[in-house]
Amino acid sequence: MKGKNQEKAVDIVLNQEEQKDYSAHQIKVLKGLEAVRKRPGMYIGTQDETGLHKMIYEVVDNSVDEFMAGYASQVEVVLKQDGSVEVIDDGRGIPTDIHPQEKISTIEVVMTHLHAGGKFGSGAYKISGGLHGVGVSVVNALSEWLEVEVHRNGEIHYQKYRRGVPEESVKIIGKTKKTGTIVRFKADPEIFTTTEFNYNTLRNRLEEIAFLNKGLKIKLKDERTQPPKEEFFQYNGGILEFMEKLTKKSRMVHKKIIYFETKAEYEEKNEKRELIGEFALAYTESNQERVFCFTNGIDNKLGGTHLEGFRAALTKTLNDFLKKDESLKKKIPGNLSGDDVREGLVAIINIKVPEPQFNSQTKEKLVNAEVKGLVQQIVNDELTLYFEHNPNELKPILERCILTYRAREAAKKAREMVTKRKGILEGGGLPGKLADCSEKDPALAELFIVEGDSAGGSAKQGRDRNFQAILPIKGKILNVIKAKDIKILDNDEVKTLVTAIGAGYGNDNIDLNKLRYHKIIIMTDADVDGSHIRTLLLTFFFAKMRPLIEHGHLYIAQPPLYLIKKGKESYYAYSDKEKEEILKKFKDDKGVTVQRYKGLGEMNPEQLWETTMDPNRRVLLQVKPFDENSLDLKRLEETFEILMGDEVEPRRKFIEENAKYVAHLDL
Ligand code: 0RA
Repeated sequence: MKGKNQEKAVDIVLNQEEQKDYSAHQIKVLKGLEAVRKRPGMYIGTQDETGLHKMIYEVVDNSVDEFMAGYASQVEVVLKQDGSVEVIDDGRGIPTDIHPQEKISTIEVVMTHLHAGGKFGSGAYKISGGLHGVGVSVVNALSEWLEVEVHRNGEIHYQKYRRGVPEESVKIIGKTKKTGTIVRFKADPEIFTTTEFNYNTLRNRLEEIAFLNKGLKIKLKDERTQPPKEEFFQYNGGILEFMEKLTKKSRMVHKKIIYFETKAEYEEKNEKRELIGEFALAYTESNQERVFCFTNGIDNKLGGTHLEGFRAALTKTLNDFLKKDESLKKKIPGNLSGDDVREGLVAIINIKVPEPQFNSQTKEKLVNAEVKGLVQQIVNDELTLYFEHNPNELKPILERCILTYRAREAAKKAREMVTKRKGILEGGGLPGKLADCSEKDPALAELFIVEGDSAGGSAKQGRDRNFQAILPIKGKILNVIKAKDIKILDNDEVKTLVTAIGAGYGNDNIDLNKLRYHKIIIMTDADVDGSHIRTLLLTFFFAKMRPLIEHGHLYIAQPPLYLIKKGKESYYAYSDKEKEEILKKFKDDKGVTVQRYKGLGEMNPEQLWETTMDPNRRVLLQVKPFDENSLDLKRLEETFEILMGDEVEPRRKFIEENAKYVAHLDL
């Protein structure tokens, strides 16, 4: 494999003659290289910056495996001036013996065979590259050039490749007292859209690796800058230190971050296996939950079976302790739910298992079924032990969960109420009290809101049922300014009103297309109580049904105050002034009677029709929106206080003021 073929391995197409010159091993290598270089995305994800950085992580993973297996203590990543990278570890070094099947140095097999890594070191040695990434051979295939230097058995073994193809066989180039592997490579610009490594991206991932591998020393050196930049990461506290960083900005409700690390032995596929679990958790005042899950150093953004086990254990342990605490137990009727113990939780779950399985290529979710029970058991035991020894830490955590429980219950109740009310408003048909009209065109239909049942009776008899509907309401309706929506919607009168009108409830929710009557007419008695009720209704419409006012659908009926009779003639007077004027017209007072209408109920149906309801004779006042500068809802609220108070004079004044936002309109 020398000469012209070296430069562009992908393009090699071997004819039969040529094939004879290559061993089976070499053909396999070329086929593998071709596969990788034709579809780099299949192996490294993307060909952009993300994929480029994975090249480094892939090599580093192999070093981390050596650390996990107990042989390496440090990894060094050096960004070279020429754009290449050097990854140095002090592990055992790639095996240098002649590979039993391939009859060449194992180094060459590891560096050139796809997925060769996993085949080595049965049981005890698990290559995270095999689980995590794709193996160093892929990095090799996607590098313009790559060099490997292995220190093992006192010798330094060396081989160099171009786009994955060895330049020469593995050579011994010197003696050494150390062990370890050095991989140097230059990412291939034919493959990657960029070959420039980002210091910070690398830095952050390497720091994360250091957190996740307690004690491992990681050095990052950037020789591309003058002077070179260097950082060193080693966290003997592991994810506990990670948590300290995570919770720095939030306020914890207890004192210490809870941390434990354990192993669980189990059997899977007739094999003794071991799960290593490291957990850190804390409760903060934030209402968010932040849980980070890792399996063999891989970030599982969607969690998985380890997270399920952790959550189940947390919920159970906290409930068990709650049951034992007499004073706290009294605070809630039931058990804490999973949601209750999650609010404010910050946690890191870092597990290592021999054969992790993920839902997809992106490894966002761990799916190994056995992991759930194992993690649940570990966390149950460890948390119980911890809380038994740290009751002062437990208490504020339980209190925080109880708080969440209560808030959640309250919110749920509120939601249910609103849904229920909404259901009543939307689904329940028209209120029984409504005497509807036969007209179906809202533009032609009118709704009279009438106070009291007796007035309602007169109005029902006096109306033109073709287009006039009557809704009698009982006494004083709720002061909507002071009440919450839930209470307002619970009020029978409001419900009846909203349902009859049909356009929904709440200023933002009103749908005028559903409005059942384009004229909604408030018809109350001409006395103080009548004004009261009118004001309460106006308040309701202004506060909760404002679009109806803005679109001119709300009116106030004007029943007469007096009936003046002389002989066969009769006159209605709508005010005291009008009464005086009528009386002046008569030459003498003989036979003149003046009847004061105290309530609508005093009029017979015909009188009510001709004075107040007949469109040809009545006088309606159209309610107009407030003038922005004169009277806003706040002022209405203030005046409402006056109105509801005991003093008569301010009340009278208010009623007079009503007229200010009620404009006269003749029909
Ligand atoms: C195959 C087998 C063994 C180790 C490695 C590969 C290995 C690869 C890399 C890549 C960078 N650093 C590395 N360190 C080790 C097992 C070794 C044994 O069983 O002795």
